[in-house]
Amino acid sequence: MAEKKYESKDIVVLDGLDAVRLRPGMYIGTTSARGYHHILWEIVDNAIDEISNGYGDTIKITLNKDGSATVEDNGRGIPVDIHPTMKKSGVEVVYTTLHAGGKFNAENYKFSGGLHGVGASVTNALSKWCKVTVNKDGKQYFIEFHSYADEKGKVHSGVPVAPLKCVGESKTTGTTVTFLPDERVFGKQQFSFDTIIRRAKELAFLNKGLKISVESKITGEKQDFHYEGGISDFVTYLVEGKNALFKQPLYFHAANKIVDLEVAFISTDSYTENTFSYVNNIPTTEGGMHEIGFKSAFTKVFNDYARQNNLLKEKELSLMGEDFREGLVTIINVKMNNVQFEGQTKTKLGNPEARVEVEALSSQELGKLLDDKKNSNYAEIIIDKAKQAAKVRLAAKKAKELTRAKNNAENFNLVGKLAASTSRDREKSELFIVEGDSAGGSAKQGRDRKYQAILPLRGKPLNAEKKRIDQVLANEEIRTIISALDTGFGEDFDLSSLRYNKVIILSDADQDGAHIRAILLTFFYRYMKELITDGHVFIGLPPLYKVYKKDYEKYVYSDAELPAAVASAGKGYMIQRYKGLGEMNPEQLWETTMDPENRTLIQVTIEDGAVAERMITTLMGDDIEERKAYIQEHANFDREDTFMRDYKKLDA
Ligand code: 0RA
Repeated sequence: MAEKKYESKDIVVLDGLDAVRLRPGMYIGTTSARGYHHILWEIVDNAIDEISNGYGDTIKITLNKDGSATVEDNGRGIPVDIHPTMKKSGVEVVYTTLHAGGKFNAENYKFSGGLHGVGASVTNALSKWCKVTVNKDGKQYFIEFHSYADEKGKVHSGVPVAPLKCVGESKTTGTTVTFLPDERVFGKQQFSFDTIIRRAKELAFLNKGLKISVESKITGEKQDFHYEGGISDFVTYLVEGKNALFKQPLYFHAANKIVDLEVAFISTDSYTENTFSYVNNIPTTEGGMHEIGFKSAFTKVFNDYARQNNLLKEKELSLMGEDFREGLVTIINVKMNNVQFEGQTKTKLGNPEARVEVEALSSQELGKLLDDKKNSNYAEIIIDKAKQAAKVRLAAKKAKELTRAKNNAENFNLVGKLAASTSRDREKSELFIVEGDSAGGSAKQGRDRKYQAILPLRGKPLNAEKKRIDQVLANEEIRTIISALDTGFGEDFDLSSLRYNKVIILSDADQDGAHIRAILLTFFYRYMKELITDGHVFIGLPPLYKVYKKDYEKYVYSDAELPAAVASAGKGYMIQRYKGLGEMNPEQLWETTMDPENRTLIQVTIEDGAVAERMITTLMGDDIEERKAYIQEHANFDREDTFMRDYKKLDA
């Protein structure tokens, strides 16, 4: 048999954009709803870069009836002249060359951010078509790209239909991009107005003065965001529903060659600390060097102030960072180049220089704020609160030691409540936290004993939002959970000793059930955050109805699915509505809700700490009126609910 010759012509050369289409995941992570919106944010990022460098102030996002999206800015307009080496217009280069993005070079942009930094060409590559209009130098220019399949069925991505051409005159400047995400990449999907306004609002807070509007031509909804106070307004928004201890957030802005830094913070009477940091408009949920730098400066500046003003006596120990940050709500907004992200979810800033520079700028600026006479009572409030916190910290330490001793003594008791699983295989092990003794009983009987442990909860656990740590620990339900998980909590939390890979909350599909779920998630969020960020927390989804007749039985998990189930049952069916888990017998509970083969779990994620934080404050905080309004607006008891930012639906 003749050897087949392998020649140069046989080497597959992938055009840049075709490579994107072949492996979209490599460029945008996923082609799910998240990726679908990602290609919109790439375009918005470019517009924000232009504006944050001082050109223009307005971005309009429009969701069009045909499913496409338009992003319009009033910046300088993308360059239209012919690129000297590429021999194409600047616009064409930007939309057809990977990584050319809107970033250009350092002379044009001081700090170019970008959520993801893969550039507008990726959006073009993954769109069915993409149209760009540039207004500049008194003229209007237009270019269109499309993705099409040739005779052989090969798809060519983001190809210009014709070169950029001048189509008329214009008195304005700016760039308008309209694109339709390609169904061949994403399947049938739509833009979500809610997702987009959530992020648009955050971007408006982070970019002071930016006017950003979002309009849906499909539903007619429209929202505008514009905050002259920027991150100070963000802090004010976050503490609505909490009791702030001063009238307005303290704020500073400073920059050097390496970082541009702004910080806003306010003290509240709550017991928890909330720091939200961003780098180039990206939430750094896991923190990193910039946060560490700011926190060191904060602790040092306030300790020094306390000593100098005799608020801390010579013989008193210095206060700790956590003492100063109790009840503090802080936004740290950093812009810098060459960012390196690390951590589990790549949301932790790794650049060591960020720590040094942020600490230096923060020390200097916090010093100035405290020297300002009109802020002197703020310093006293913070220091006073920190001294209180230090006292509680010492008391809590004692309480913890007591709890440990008590837990050992009580372990006998707990074993009685917790139906442990027999396997030691952590990967496969699951803990069900079940609302109520009767459902707990069914779950114990129906479960897979090898891998599934059951912890029934009597009554409501304590709302961790409203209590100090020593009070939280006094609650038996909470102690039981802590000892079942075996991870410790708070500062001592250690994920590596977690006994169960999945922690599944099973509560009724009613208001009480939602409340219990909220309380448990609040506790995890406050004291075991990694349990959530590392993806171990799930909500179990029990059925709402059973549609049945002789020889037919179907469980229905949402109101939306009910008509279809009824239709397929045909004449003579009956509907049973499940009001609570307790109404199911052990076999039914297993079959519908616990069996890994059949069940649906919703994974709890916190994509954006600031939003989750505000939801928790609202739902679990003191302001009852606001809470009611919030629940009416958001809590949708038709399942895909409810209160943390994003439940990712999983078929587990
Ligand atoms: C680099 C240089 C110039 C404009 C832009 C980038 C630009 C890019 C994008 C992307 C979306 N909107 C944009 N607006 C502007 C201008 C160079 C000049 O004419 O001085």
